[in-house]
Amino acid sequence: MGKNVVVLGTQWGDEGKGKIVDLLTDKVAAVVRFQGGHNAGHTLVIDGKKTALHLIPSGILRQHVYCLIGNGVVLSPEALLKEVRELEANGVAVRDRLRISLACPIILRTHVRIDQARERARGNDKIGTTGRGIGPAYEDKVSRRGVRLGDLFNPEDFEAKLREIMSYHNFVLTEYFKEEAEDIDAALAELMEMGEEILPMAADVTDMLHDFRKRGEHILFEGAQGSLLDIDLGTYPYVTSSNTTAGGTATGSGVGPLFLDYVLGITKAYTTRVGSGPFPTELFCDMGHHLAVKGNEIGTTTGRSRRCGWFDAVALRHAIQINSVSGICLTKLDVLDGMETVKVCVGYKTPKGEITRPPIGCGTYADIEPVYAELPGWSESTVGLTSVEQLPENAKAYIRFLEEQIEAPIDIISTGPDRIETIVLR
Ligand code: 2SA
Ligand code: MG
Repeated sequence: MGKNVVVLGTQWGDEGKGKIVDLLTDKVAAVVRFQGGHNAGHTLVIDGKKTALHLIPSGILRQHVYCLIGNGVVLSPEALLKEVRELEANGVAVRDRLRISLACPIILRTHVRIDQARERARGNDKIGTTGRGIGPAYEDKVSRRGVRLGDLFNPEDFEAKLREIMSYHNFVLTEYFKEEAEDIDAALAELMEMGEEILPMAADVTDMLHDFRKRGEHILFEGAQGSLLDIDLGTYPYVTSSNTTAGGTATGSGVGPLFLDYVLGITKAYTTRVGSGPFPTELFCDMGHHLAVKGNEIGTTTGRSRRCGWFDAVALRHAIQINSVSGICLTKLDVLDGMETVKVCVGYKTPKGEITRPPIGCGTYADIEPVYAELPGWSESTVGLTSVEQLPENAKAYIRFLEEQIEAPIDIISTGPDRIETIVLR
């Protein structure tokens, strides 16, 4: 698979990235997150024990691995320390192996407040964000007024920057949203206190990554959310505020694109989405409910129910191109066990004719009707299978059909949440 592997979601998130990152981490020196923040929800199951991670890379349960948070991640100090403490309470030593980029923008409590106030104001048109302050924190980064982790090393400078940005936030909260202002002194004191605990873990992550690279050690880049939630290439405006696609790996970590050897696209055998926005294959019938229940489709971070539908090959073709996907890992195939027929969306019917690539943004989705291919299902269970020969013939045919449709090889099949429930094909 090559030395430096990017693992990312090819749909709208929740494809099962956490498990695969954990699995592949066996072979790497470091795992790095390069975008998003604690809006992510990556679930690992090892020996039946479940661990949900939001901000800390999914390599943390492997003792020899460095877990790095790259400059492209927006950092909530509270969420970070909460997760560190929870892991420590479960006997996982974190602080020696966790390093956070000095360039990470800090998520402030006013970012959270603005995120939530904005969603309330949008009413039915809300994005359906996780309410974690992700969007507003990225806005401040791009507008060059944000505070970054490294700023905490210079308290006077930090205080000046914080007062300026929070005064601006308070203006927005009170004047525009007609809400209470946030106490800047309290926020400052809290951040300085948390900073003391976090700064020993702060580092030049880009430099560390290049040291690993020069020593010939392998690095795993862990994407969060999914490709169709990409700020530039997703179903805008129903997207997250970062580049979730492969290009974000380079800018969010400082490791140039030619150092990346393989892009593994994690793809669920059907489709889910949490939050608002276009979803052509969404099922509102019993089948949608069946997928949600059998697939346990509940948001790891917010506990929201995920919307469910058939596999969308149109969306996947787009995701494969924009990420330069080398190979696919197909997850949750077992959720389709026991169905008489399974459907795959192979095109979109529009008033102007059929299209095989998705429209830009979310503009014309309202007029789209999916065109389905129907395949025979399989009655046997695929749960926990570890070799391709064990798969029912119709499941194999489904996989072959997907490969043809999406124009990419399926290299790994995940047959359950545990590390060992995996079929490696190539
Ligand atoms: P935000 O909070 O600004 O990033 O929200 C913008 C959109 O991005 C979606 N989003 C996600 N979609 C799937 N999974 C995510 N992580 C959690 C999980 C989500 C949860 O693993 O289940 O628990 O609800 C994630 N994070 C952001 C979000 O739904 C908006 O559509
Ligand atoms: Mg998730």
